[in-house]
Amino acid sequence: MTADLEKNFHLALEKSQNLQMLEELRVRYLGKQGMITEALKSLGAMDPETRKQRGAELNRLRALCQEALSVQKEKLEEQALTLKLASEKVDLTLPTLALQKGTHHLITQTTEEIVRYFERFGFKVEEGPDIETEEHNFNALNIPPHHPARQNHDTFYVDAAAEPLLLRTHTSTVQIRTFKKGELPLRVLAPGRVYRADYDATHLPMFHQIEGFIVEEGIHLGHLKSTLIDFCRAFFNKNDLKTRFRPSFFPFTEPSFEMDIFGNGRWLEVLGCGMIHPQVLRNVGLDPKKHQGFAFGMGVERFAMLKYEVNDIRNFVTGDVRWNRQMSVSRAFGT
Ligand code: 2NM
Repeated sequence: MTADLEKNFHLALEKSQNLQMLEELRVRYLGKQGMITEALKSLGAMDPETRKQRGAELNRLRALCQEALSVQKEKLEEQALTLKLASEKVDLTLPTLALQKGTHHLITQTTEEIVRYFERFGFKVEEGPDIETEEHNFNALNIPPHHPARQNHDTFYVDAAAEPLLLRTHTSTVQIRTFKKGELPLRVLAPGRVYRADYDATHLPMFHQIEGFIVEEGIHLGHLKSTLIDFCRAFFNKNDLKTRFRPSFFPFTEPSFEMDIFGNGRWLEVLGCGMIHPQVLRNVGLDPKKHQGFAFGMGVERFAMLKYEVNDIRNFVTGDVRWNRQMSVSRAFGT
């Protein structure tokens, strides 16, 4: 009788593979109505000799079951813990949830780099609207009515007002607005968005320009050349950077030049410049006999592409956060 109980208990114990099954087993044998408990209760009805013998057997069996259950419980608890730890394992190689810092776009960084350089020489930043009049964008700059830049396929006209309006094609409009305020002498830098009907690997319909000019007594071509040579050497971090000025044409400068730098075994065009055309000075009420000045204009995208080795201008506008982040290491010089 006790031997059967013991045998069955051990069989059931072997099958108890989790803590819940083990608890059910304990209740079945040792609970208030468990088999061993019930057997112990039935001892009272037995004769003293049998009671003594059965009592001893049942007490031994109860102690044995309690011991076996506690050993098995400890074993199962340990197994459960090992499983839990394995499932909750922390992968220390994963990136942290720390706040990602934002950065400025490469165009903003490059603009600031260039502006910071010229500010050291007293240039002040001026800004103007993106939507301009033909007067500011063309007429005042000595661009004649039939100049190709004025054509619909080159310039975005705004079809809303009585007066023709357009998206400015250069930031020279800001220079004209500044001249008209009439304060001299002037050293001005005009960074901003400009628009032209162009779109391929080296042209965007919206891009960024920085134009600069000086109007001061006695300004001559030597000042223009040394200013721009020094700037390019500083910007490209190359003291012996080779440069050259090629004759060119702009309606608003005379003489006019394209400036090239030498890099990777070839000449690269980087900006346009010249002495401000006497007619432009007259247009804003200045006497070209008394006032001279130089002006230059550069594309921010072009400078950023050359310095940071960007091979497709469209990278600036596709909005790929990975690219923006890769290009946003603090590179500003002078800091
Ligand atoms: C360029 C090239 C040459 C320029 C001229 C003027 C102004 F208004 F002062 F006459 N501003 N910018 C200029 C001159 C711009 O860009 C390629």
